[in-house]
Amino acid sequence: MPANPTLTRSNAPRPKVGIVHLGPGAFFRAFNAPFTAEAMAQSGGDWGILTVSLRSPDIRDKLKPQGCAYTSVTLAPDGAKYAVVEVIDDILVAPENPRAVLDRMSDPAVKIVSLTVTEKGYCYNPATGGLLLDHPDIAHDLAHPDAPKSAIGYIVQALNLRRLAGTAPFTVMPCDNLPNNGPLTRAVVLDFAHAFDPDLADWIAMHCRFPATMVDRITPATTQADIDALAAAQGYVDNACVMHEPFRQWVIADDFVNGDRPDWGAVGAQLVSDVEPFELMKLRCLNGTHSTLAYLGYLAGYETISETVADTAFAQFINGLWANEIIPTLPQPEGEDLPRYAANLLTRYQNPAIRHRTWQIAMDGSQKLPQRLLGTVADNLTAGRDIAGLALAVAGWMRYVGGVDENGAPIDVKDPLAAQLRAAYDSAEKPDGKVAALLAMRDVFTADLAENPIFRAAVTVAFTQISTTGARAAVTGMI
Ligand code: CS2
Repeated sequence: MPANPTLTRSNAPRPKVGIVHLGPGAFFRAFNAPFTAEAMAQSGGDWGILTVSLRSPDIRDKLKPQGCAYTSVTLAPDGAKYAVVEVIDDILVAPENPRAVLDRMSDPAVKIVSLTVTEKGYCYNPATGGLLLDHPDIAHDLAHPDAPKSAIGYIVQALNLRRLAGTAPFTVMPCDNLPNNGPLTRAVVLDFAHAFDPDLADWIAMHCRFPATMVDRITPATTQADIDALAAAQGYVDNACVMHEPFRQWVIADDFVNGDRPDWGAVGAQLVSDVEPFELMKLRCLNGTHSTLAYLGYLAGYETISETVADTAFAQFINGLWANEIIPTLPQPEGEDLPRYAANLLTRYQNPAIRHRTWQIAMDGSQKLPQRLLGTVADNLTAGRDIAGLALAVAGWMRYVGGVDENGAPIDVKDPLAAQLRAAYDSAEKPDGKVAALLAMRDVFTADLAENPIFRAAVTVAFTQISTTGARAAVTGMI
């Protein structure tokens, strides 16, 4: 049998580049890129995307030979749908040529710089929201502004070049699961700019825009098995394909420099004046329970989210978490029914076609916990509500970052603070000592929360329970 050919790009005319996107990972290719391609198909505009990898050449090496075309595979429980996306004009690997990236970002035709660089890519302190001026990449970028490493360093230097050239700034649009991601990005960009050139900081504060966004589509990492399945179904090899669920939701603050943006509203995005209620709903309901299921599910021996929620103890546990500890903390986002939103989430988690590994979601917990779980805990404590389920989730994370599973096998803990977390865990013998050492990590827990006696006691009880009976029994004990 002849081998399958590789996917190639069609001869359709290319729009000019209007967006530079930092972070060409699977989420961007499953979400931002198709939305933008569809918006242009509906309403036109020059919104081709130049995407930039800030670190490795891996995705470039897969995309380029295909002319930057790739397949977006929608995995519904009853089958797959395929769409080839051709909105990426080119892809650069920043460390190979930082100047080329800055040149493209300074092009007046570029109106938007968007980002999917994960939580840690913003180089901020998750507990306080401030820029980490002593982060190695930030320190490097302040010393070498012409050859940055971080997303923030690229954005500030490109804005500097635009200001010097008399060009209007671009809109900076973060698309990561950060709390209040627009204002947070504005704050870290201004912190950096202040340290670099206060006049530039004033100019950015005055002229630049940082719309907040809520982004949502479950997109597990693509595996070789996915690439093989696509080749079997479609007859071509696509090494850059992405797998995702049918659901998608994009809520965007309509706050762009000159109002310049693709017509995302024409293809289902919600342009609103206040994203925060939507962002809180999504971070706390979805990402909060995702992380809960990731740590406790992993410890219980489950490989994926759908396997974890197929265990009715886990499904009942997160239903209780939504009803009793998460939804009561939320403002009402316009047009949303929160109990229905949560019920729909459980259905999304149950989709057996999506193999979203607990281990993948467990990554970078130190960067995720504050906005996913700890803000919810703090609100409940203030209101005098229960926190037992959330405390079990936090304790699950603590048990996980100890790096040894319930059978004594090592856990491959991926986290920028992995070594410090492990050292804190190992610094004490008994559960209360381990919990105290982890609560003392100020990059994760604010002093207020860490010193709250109700929280401390609840996490210690939960951690002791997980350590003695295992995560599954601890979850069962909660329902
Ligand atoms: C997940 C998210 O990996 C994770 O931490 O919780 O990537 C989640 O799948 C997306 O936010 C869904 O929109």
